[in-house]
Amino acid sequence: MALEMYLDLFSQPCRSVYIFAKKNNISFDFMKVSLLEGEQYGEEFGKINMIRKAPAIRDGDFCLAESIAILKYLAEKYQTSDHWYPADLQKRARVNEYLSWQHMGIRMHGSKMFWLRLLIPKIMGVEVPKDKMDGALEDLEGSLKLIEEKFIGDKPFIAGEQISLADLVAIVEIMQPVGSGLDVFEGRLKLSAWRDRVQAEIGKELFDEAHQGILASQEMVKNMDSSKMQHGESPSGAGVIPIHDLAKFLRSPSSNSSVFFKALPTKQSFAELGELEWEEERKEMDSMFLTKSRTHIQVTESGWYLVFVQVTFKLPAGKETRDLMLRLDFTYSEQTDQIASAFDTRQLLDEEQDAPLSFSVLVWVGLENRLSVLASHRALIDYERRPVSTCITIIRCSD
Ligand SMILES: N[C@@H](CCC(=O)N[C@@H](CS)C(=O)NCC(=O)O)C(=O)O
Repeated sequence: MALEMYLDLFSQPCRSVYIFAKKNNISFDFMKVSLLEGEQYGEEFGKINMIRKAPAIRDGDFCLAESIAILKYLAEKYQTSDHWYPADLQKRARVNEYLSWQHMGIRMHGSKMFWLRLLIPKIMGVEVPKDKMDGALEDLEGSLKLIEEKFIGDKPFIAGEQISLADLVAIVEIMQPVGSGLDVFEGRLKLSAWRDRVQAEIGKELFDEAHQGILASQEMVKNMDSSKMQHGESPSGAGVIPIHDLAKFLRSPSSNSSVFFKALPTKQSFAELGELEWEEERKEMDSMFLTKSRTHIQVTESGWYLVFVQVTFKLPAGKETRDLMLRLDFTYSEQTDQIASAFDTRQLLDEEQDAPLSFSVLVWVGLENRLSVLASHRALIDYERRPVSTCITIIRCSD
């Protein structure tokens, strides 16, 4: 069975894996996972990578996620030229130094630019306030300065005289803000000269092929249909934007942190309509938490949060109909507003049936605000079925 690589070249870690494999003549089947279409949430991809992020590979019955682990695996398995991941202890440590730093050191800052410059204005129809943009730019500039001064320094490449995995991982990240129209190379002579060397080593054709999607993204975003997005303002002043086309915007490089809660069978009596209780199933970084009662969600950093809620009801067999309801409440200064909801009336059938209700909203949440989910009939909620059928995903999108 050929090596399978699950990739979307809009993603910077996917590009590094792609370029590395191509450059080293490693043959593989390109398995496209369209992140914009939400294909990472599909059943098949879940079997390859339960973290549901690209890149991932399948080599026989061995599946591997995480670009850095994949790059090292490929370098070792295919015994690629030593310079990519040198055997020499200190040279290898130099490569590892950059690979360890970049996760937190640049990845977020480059992606944030993409989000602030392209996606937020598209979604909200307004430019991001100048102070927010300046802050994000300052973070990115700090990272680029470190790359120039600490990591490249006076050497042609990060680990010395030859290109390594560190340069490859660095260039794909730096190209992400470039995709949003920000020429980060302007006025940075050292960085530009390094970029030219990296590009020459990779080969211009391969470099351009891998980056053509991201470099065309300004045009792509311009042509996205924003008419499907409803803009609104709740009485609380919390901006609320239900977006039905969310998959297009769910690109984790732009997200700072996320959490996934699954519903717990409630201990309270089964009132028809009531708050659901949650338990944390997966978390990346720490900007949301559950209150002690497990019914309310709060944040430790104010900002725009994308909230996706799904409740699956298990309807019994029968002849009558059932009204189902799902609602997100937003509590602020002693007051509560309903900010999103979904309804359905289902005809009961001769057999049991599943009835999922879901919605997504983009909502600005402050430190003093709380979110809670109510559903009816609570007694019909399915808490058991896997993958999780009653859950909330929250992603922090921007300040
Ligand atoms: N640390 C991971 C990051 C992978 C990652 O964040 N991939 C993003 C694309 S750049 C993704 O698949 N996002 C889809 C999602 O989160 O739904 C790596 O280096 O491979």
